[in-house]
Amino acid sequence: MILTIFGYPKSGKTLLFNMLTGKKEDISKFSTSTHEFHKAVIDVPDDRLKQLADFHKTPPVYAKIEFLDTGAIAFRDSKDTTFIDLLRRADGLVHMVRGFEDPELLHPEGAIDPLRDTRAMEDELITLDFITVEKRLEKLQLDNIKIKSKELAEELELFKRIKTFLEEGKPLREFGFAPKEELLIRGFKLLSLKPLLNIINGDENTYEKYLKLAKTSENNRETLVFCGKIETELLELADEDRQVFQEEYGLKDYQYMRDNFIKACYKLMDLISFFTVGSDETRAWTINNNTTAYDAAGKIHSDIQQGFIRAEVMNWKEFLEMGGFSQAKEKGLLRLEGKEYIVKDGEIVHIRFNK
Ligand SMILES: Nc1nc2c(ncn2[C@@H]2O[C@H](COP(=O)(O)OP(=O)(O)OP(=O)(O)O)[C@@H](O)[C@H]2O)c(=O)[nH]1
Ligand SMILES: [Mg+2]
Repeated sequence: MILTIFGYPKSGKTLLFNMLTGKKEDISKFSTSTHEFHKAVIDVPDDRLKQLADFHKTPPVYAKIEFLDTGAIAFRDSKDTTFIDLLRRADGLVHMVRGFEDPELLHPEGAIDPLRDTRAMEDELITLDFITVEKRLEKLQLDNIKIKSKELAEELELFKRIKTFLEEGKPLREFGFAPKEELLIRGFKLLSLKPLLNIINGDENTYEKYLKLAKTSENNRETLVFCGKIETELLELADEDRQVFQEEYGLKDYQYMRDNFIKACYKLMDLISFFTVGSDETRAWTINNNTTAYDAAGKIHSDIQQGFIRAEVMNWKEFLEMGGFSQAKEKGLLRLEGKEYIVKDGEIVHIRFNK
């Protein structure tokens, strides 16, 4: 899974990137925003996997997230498309919103105004999609004159509806595409269709205010509240000091981004994990909620999917309590499921397949 962090200059993008990946990229005040970007891959922490691996005595293989930290925003640079490519590659977008005051760090739009910025970035994504959709429409309209086909007419009609939707300033993730329509648009990597998480980065004086703002109907977007600089400082302290300083800042109930970010992304993107326990590794896999056993098998290997016979399924905790597959089988806790079975979060799935 790829997550791309973007946002106005000096909003705290690289600070978050460093925090989540353990990297030490330059976040000094006067570092210049460039077209350079940072990339890092991390393991998705999962205590369930650790317990399973310990029990099963094979090394844990965690699910992975690749983070891309963009430099300067360049929505309209036709020569260097690095920035837009980083957005297009993402499975999910993270918009870092400047919420802190610092007279030494000017905001390009002037005053600090998180709602203005979330709207502005959303508009940029919508505009880029509009350009993509218009191009496609032009081609479809030309083709439609030459060739008469039901498929073409349907696609043309869909793209016209998408264009109208975007003209109304609405992101495509709110469109509600039918599965058949999804197939038609899949290749275009539309940006306003991607899950988007906004993070307002402020400090101790704004935490409560932004928590309230995040919940207002005026915002109405997936939003987390962050105190980037303070959290970085707090994380450097020993546990016993941390609580004391948190209280001094008036942040007794502060929710640490480092601990909550990945959970929030899984929720936003409607992702879950399942596990496989094999002779060589104990492994976590990330899938969309509502994935069938057949598609989950495809995630592991296309051969396993093609030869799919049945899935042996059980909850990870029951697996530990029972002491393994064979004991669970004796107690009737190991379920045999078919291709259409919907895999649940935390299940161990063992696919039986024809080689
Ligand atoms: N006061 C305050 N300063 C912050 C906060 N978060 C980040 N900063 C400061 O803002 C500066 C820029 O942070 P970065 O993480 O480099 O921001 P960026 O968005 O990656 O910046 P560019 O890549 O240059 O666009 C650093 O000096 C940070 O210390 C915050 O929550 N409060
Ligand atoms: Mg940066």
